[in-house]
Amino acid sequence: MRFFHFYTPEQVPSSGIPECAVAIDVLRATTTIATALAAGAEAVQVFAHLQQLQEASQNWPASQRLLAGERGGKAVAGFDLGNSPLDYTPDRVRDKRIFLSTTNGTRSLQRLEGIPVVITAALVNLGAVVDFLRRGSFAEVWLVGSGWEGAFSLEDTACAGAILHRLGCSLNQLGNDETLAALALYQTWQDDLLGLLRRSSHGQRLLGLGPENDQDLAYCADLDRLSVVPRQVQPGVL
Ligand code: 3SL
Repeated sequence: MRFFHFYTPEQVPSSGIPECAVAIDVLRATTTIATALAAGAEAVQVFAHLQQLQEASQNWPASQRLLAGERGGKAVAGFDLGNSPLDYTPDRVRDKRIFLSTTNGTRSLQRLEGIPVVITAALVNLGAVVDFLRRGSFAEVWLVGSGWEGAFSLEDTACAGAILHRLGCSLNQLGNDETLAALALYQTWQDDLLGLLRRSSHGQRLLGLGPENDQDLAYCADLDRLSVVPRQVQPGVL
């Protein structure tokens, strides 16, 4: 297996697509998606735009859907849920389809449509993702960070590095400079992932919105808490 890491969806090449891509948005979309599915949601359907989300959700029975959205780190007014994984409890989401739009994470998933196998990774489901990749033994895998509005984000690259570290990748499996950088970043911070999330610019943004968001950071840093591997089963549906 050979790995390429892209810091943001914008860096993802439009040709030479691999067999498998992994979308990463540790803070917080892919943590939330894993949490929702582990809590029994029927599926999570992602949208880049709120209007598309509202239109598509109308085709789903009202009693079986939840609208979930985040912009600028805050919940979208009038929606049932924001993007805090702590809100996705079994009593709220079991058997429901979650229609989700976030600033960056859902955009990143849309960028990967057309790749045969698309899964999502976060620190909370790291081990499950690593097992999935090991079993799949794909020739080439892209690890795609979500970043923030086109810019690098520390936590997504650290998660990419954690995947490479756990897989025990050798240098010849690291296909671009970004994979080496990701591995080095993870190895530097592996004993203090919560510290990394708190220092990251998006961690700072979330803490600036309210100190209670530190609970979200602690949850998002909690390695291997979940055993679910969210996998795209139709375009935009996990
Ligand atoms: O950008 C995103 O997709 C979100 O995950 C951002 S937030 O953590 O919900 O603010």
